[in-house]
Amino acid sequence: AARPFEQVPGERRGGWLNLYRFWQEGGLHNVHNIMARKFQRFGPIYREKLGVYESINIISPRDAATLFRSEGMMPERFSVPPWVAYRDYRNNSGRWGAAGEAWRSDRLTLNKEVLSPQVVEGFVPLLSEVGEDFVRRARAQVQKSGRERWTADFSHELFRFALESVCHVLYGERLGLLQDFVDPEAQRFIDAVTLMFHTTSPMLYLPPALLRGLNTRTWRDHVHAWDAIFTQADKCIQNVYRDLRLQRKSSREYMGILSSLLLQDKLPLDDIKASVTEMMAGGVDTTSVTLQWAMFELARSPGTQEQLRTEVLAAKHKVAGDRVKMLKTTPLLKAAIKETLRLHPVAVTLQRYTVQEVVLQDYRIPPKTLVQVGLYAMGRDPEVFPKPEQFSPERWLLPGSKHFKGLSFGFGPRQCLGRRIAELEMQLFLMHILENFKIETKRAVEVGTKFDLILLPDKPIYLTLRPL
Ligand code: HEM
Ligand code: 2DC
Repeated sequence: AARPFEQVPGERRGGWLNLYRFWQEGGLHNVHNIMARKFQRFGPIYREKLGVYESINIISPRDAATLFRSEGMMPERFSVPPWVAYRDYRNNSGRWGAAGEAWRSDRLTLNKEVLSPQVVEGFVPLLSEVGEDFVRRARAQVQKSGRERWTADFSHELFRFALESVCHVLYGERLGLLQDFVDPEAQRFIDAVTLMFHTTSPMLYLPPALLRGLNTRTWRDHVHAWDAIFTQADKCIQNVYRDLRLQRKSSREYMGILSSLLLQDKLPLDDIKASVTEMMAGGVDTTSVTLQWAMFELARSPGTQEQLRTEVLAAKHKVAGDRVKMLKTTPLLKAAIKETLRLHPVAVTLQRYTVQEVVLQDYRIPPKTLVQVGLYAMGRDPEVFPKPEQFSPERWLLPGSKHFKGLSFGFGPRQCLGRRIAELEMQLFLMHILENFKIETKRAVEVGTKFDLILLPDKPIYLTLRPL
């Protein structure tokens, strides 16, 4: 018989004391390293109590498999208390943290418009166009520099690229963010999303009811950030709504996710707005940071970069530049994105509340327990990924290598809603870059990771694009 829950190693009491120590030790930006260290100290399962939240933490793909196989039809993750607090505070009918049947039926409708293979193929030309514009802009910057190359911290460029991309598929329209003049409203939106993430982490382990009553700078900034996000998204949504009513859009071409949802008329308008706003906000920092890491890793592994380029150019040649077909013959490119997310996941953990008893590492975990899969720690565990420090996309092409290891977008019915958008956007971006430029960086520079709700580079990454 499996061991009792009480025997799981780790901390059992002192949630507030732990939270205080955590703050003091600068743990706020260091969640990922603290977790990795705890796995070293306690082994592959440990318990932890921070503030009012108690969790069980696991690292092995086998345990992740056990957890996800028992998650049922309506999985719930850690709800991010500050986001729930904002939703309650504004009384808006936001969807974040929605649970049970309400979440499930919305999500099934959304899946058809955002994740299903038939629809997703239609995103390719939209996303490819934005990638081409990035290349055009990069060439102009090379010209301007007068030095046959463009060296910069690309983070702001990539934020704009990412927002332009996600808006193109959501609204079927271009914002024009890859030109010299950047619309200040769009820039405000980008800044608001970054601020929203940044102000979430200090409040992450406090209960929503407490947060709402708070009058701290952090909470006020958080509310302002979400307000700005909703206001800006609403403007975009109203534009599309008006164009639809005035039949300014031709019904022949694909008109974007929002139009499809509106025309389908299956979700209440407020739910559509909330979902589209979440996707617009979720589509900025996630893909842009991952692309920054991907270019950094490719710059540091010129051999791998050349292999990818060869694959992409061969694919292009074979199918005469048809991007949909190219994506079917570029496994190494896809593996490179998986490999980037292994070393640099966006989410430090995946979480689920158990719905039935599960046995993890031979301990009996009761229902309603918060269990976290340490995604960052798993990605760097030599028992899971041999030579974890090496950036090596080929490891994903070995047979049997993937079993509950490629979890960057989560798993099952509650996995990332933007997954296909994100994947296509990143694959197409890298394709266009590899076809046109060599990516270089100064060899010696080491860049670490900082937790700011999502995981980010801890210093600016300088990259050089050199026309081939
Ligand atoms: C949820 C990762 C990009 C929208 C998630 C989750 C992860 C994740 C790990 C939790 C999944 C789970 O609990 O199983 C990523 C990564 C991205 C990315 C690694 C890019 C590199 C995006 C984009 C969008 C988006 C581009 C919007 C278009 C969402 C939404 C949820 C979510 C709305 C919540 C879904 C729900 O609860 O039903 N993402 N994401 N993400 N993501 Fe992403
Ligand atoms: C943060 O301990 C650390 O994709 C917490 O696009 C556990 C946790 C719970 C949910 C995770 C969050 C972490 C990181 C950011 C994630 C979020 C789920 C979705 C969100 C991973 C790991 C993200 C960035 C979405 C954001 C959409 C949002 C703007 C509505």
